[in-house]
Amino acid sequence: MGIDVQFDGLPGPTHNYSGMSRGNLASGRHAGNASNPREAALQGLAKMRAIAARGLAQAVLPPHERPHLPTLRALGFGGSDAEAIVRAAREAPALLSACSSAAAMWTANAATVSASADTADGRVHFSPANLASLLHRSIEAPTTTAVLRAIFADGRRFAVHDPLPAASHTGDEGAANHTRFAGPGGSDPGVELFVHGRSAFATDAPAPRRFPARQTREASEAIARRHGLDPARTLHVQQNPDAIDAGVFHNDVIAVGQARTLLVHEDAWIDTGGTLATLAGRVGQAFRADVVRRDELPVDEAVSTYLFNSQLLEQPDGRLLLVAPAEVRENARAAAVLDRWTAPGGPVAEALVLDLRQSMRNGGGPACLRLRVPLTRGERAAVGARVFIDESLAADLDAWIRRHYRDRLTPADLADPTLLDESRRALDELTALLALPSVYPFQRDAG
Ligand code: SUG
Repeated sequence: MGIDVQFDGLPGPTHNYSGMSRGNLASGRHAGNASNPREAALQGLAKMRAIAARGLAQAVLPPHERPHLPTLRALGFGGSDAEAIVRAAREAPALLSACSSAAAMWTANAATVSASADTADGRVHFSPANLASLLHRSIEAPTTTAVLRAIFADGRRFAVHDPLPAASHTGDEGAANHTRFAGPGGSDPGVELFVHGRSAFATDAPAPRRFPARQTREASEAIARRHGLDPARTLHVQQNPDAIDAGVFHNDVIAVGQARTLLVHEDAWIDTGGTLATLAGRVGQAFRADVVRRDELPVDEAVSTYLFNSQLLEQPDGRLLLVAPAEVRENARAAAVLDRWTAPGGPVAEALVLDLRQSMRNGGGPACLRLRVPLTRGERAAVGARVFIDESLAADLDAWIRRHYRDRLTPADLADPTLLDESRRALDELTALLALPSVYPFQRDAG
């Protein structure tokens, strides 16, 4: 029997609202507001605790080093670390914001993961996402790769690839555009669904007009190829360009699937009906799709509530749990869909509604905050780092957050060089706490 481990990203000490993600409506709406990094991290930790308390496998991925001095230096800001920050704040505050983002918390964009049951060489394959479409996110790839290689270090069981080339042709946003359908425990081969926003070379294919399509078909195909997936069990589907223009910048804003169940909006893909028929054929008889119609919930309300960005989790007894953001309860139509899903005979057994507002204001809901890693018991046992959440680790993280995080940060505060020292001190302590080797540039430079 296997297990799906939820690897949540912990929001970092520089969590702020800089409005950097065009096409992500929440990010634009909250630009310039003051954030509360401590509350963001505590909300994230509360989610991890709630899921672990239900007997589900929950783990944590650490925040990244921010502001990211190697990028500031590459952009021409020299001198001491403090001088580089002060000069960037004066001359190019948007670049300082990009180098200060805590966006690595949204680990659904950290990588695409294929279970060992699906790959040609029988290893778990990881492709860290290049996140090439946005500067502030593209910075994540090297540290994500280092962290994944540190945690999944056993080369006989795990393959952590390099990110795909960071060009617009191969823009890759990771697991937010990937869903695996598999039987109980995930030990049997699954069906892997890849969703892209555009094709880099098929220029006559439909494309959004207003907002960027971040994931390319070429990137998704390259990942399937290098993970050694069986083409007969792999599907590539294009997002509906109108949905992207309505704020669906990743597929996980409009669909969520787990085990053999899919919750999806009728406007999610170019051909939602045809895709469902193909999935039914490939996943088999147990496949169950619940399609929400636009007259039940219009796409813009799916986006503003993040109903589909809920986490769908298979509990130890096989019943499905939906972890939804509190915003769903504040919209009558979204709440009605949730009630329908959890009613007797509905696709979901139970809902857990959580306050994740700090992350939500940047367009990151429950599903954005986690990377699913399907592992066998043996693979799980091969992870040496102290990343699995139990009461003792949760208590340590709680105390660590309260010790190091500020409770208020505005984009203007990013000009303060002491934030760098605070952040590095915190992360240095965290790597020790999680039994990780040095994964940050500042640790390596110092060593
Ligand atoms: O890439 N927001 C992230 C949110 C990512 C959500 N992830 C998933 N859907 N899986 C993004 O748009 C906002 C940062 C800012 O504006 O300060 C940001 O990067």
